Amino acid sequence: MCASKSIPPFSFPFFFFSRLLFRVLKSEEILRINTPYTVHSHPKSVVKMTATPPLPSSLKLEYFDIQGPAEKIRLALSIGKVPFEDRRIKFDEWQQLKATMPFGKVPVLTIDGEDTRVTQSDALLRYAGRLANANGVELYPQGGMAQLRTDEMVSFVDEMANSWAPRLYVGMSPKNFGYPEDDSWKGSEEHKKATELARTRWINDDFPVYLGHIKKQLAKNGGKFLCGDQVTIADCYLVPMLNRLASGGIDYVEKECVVKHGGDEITAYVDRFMGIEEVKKWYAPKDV
Ligand SMILES: N[C@@H](CCC(=O)N[C@@H](CS)C(=O)NCC(=O)O)C(=O)O
Repeated sequence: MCASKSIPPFSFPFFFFSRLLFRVLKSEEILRINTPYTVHSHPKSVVKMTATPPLPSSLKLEYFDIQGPAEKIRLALSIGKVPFEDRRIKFDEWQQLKATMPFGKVPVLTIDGEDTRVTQSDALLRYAGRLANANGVELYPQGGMAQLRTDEMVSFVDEMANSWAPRLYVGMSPKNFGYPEDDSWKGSEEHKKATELARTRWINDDFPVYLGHIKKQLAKNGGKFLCGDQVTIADCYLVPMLNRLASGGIDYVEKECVVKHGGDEITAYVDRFMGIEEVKKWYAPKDV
């Protein structure tokens, strides 16, 4: 059947004028339609969520003066050469500030001023990755398998962090783990034993399994970084966690744990990340 027979007579002018209208709106930036992965936010945009957001005029990241869940965001912004204010909250300021935070916790990222404050370190890590992309440093590949694989590894590090967390916190807040409410129990020999057991079991039983998966992942992707030859947000998450475990600052966790259970491949991987110019700058002693 001839296609033209099914088109009513008014269709051609309608089609022509609608195309013309579309072009005018697009050229006036009233309609902003590009490929899904290069769409930028615009006040008049019909597409609200963007894969590569515009660089904000200001960024303030608030967290305590420790690495914690903020470090991955700080590293992603630093490697991506995205300027940000690194606001360190003192522990004695916290009780007053807590009530002012969106969910009573930190890290909090303030974007373009006080009206836009966003929480949740994983979400902020991804946002930092997209800002780095916008800056020309592809830290968080967008779309297709590359993004899926990066997300997979971010969630893998999440899983490892979530598995470790109770072993860390049992030492800090034993009552959250069913131990006596009485604060005098905290620090007792019994508490120390419980903490030691929980931590050493994780380091000896669980940690080697996670490191084994990481080694396989590195080998599969060419040996350099978790998702291939280029550093990604997944590495920004994993490396500070490994460094923290190997810091010697956690009771019952020996400094050598990463070398001992991870071997040369993991040591070389951490060194490679720590050797990135922007990472070296980030950890270089700062003038205060
Ligand atoms: N899911 C949140 C967790 C945030 C969180 O638990 N923050 C802790 C510090 S690591 C906090 O603010 N603690 C202080 C409090 O709860 O008063 C994220 O990943 O950002």
